[in-house]
Amino acid sequence: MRIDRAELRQVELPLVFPFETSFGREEIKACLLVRLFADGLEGWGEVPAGTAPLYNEETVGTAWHVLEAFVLPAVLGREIAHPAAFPPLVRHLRRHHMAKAGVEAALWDLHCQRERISLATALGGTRDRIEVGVSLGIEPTIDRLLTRIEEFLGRGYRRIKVKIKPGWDVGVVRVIRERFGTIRLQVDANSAFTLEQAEVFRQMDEFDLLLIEQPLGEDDIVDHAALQQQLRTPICLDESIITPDDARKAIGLGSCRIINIKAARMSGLTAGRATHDLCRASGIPVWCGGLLETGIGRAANIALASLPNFLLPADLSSSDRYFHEDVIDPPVVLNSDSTITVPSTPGLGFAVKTKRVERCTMRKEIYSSR
Ligand code: OSB
Ligand code: MG
Repeated sequence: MRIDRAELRQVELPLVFPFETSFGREEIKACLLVRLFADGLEGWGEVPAGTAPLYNEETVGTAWHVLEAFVLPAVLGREIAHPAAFPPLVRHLRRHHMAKAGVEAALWDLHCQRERISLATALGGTRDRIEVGVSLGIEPTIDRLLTRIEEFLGRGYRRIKVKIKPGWDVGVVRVIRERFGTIRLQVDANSAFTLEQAEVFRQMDEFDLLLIEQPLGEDDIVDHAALQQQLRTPICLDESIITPDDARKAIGLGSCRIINIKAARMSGLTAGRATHDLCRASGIPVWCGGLLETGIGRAANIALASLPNFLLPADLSSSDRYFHEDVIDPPVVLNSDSTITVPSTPGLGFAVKTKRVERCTMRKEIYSSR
């Protein structure tokens, strides 16, 4: 397909409730949306970078610059036979994985519409429903967190993830276990601890967590290996795994026993799938993480999570966990068995509500191939 035109938007959607992690608090979801036009079709992709470089080094501002100046010029006016042909076109551009992933996602959407297949089918998905959980932020008090957990268990979520940071850690886990018994529970530190604080995790070991996500430095797979040696609970890496090669090294060192795959963090669905395949061959289970995506980003994540080695519940919740009104139709809904149905219709499997997108748009630019 020949890419005729690209549209870039910065959008902002208010979150239903604020989301606080060890690195900060978000009340509004900000991201970029990429829309590509080719062969009379349009494809959508999301760049889930926020306003500040807190989860990783990218922001909506850096992504906009890199897309406008480097990534979009690499695809505009070009004939692209398959989305997997895109990563080589931008390989010389160092990092900026989320910016690249947004364009790749839009190419996958276009490709699947043209081939009249679902994104899940195109990626090699094998499931028509995926198990999901909910990721809950740090709250002002433990009581407020317990109320949230109760609410989401009541809505049917059967796996809870809670964010932790120094001082909001093993004590919180203990109270959750006392209150809710043997629910499936996991924690995510977003790199807030150091190896000197290993005692916190040794204490957590007795609470039968599914996993401990990214306890230590985002760039440190050596200390993670040392920590994993001291624990029964699997460590799961998120921020540390940027390429399939990172996964190979972390597995080889014993830095983790589980990997969280977010295609956007890893420069796109092709790299996300390659990481899935590598982990599968190494006997390492993966699961699909999230970055509070709008429906556009979440639709791509749902498709990816239908691959066979996604063996733990995903951080993909229903649209109403995030937004009063999503940008896709129908919204993502939770089935009564704590699953989300993988769409089988062509492309993303959801229609983009362009009027809703328009209302959320803070900035918009159109780029043409001469
Ligand atoms: O580390 O998994 C994370 C949200 C923003 C930044 C980082 C993370 C998260 C989540 C949210 O945990 C998961 C979701 O999208 O529901
Ligand atoms: Mg995480």
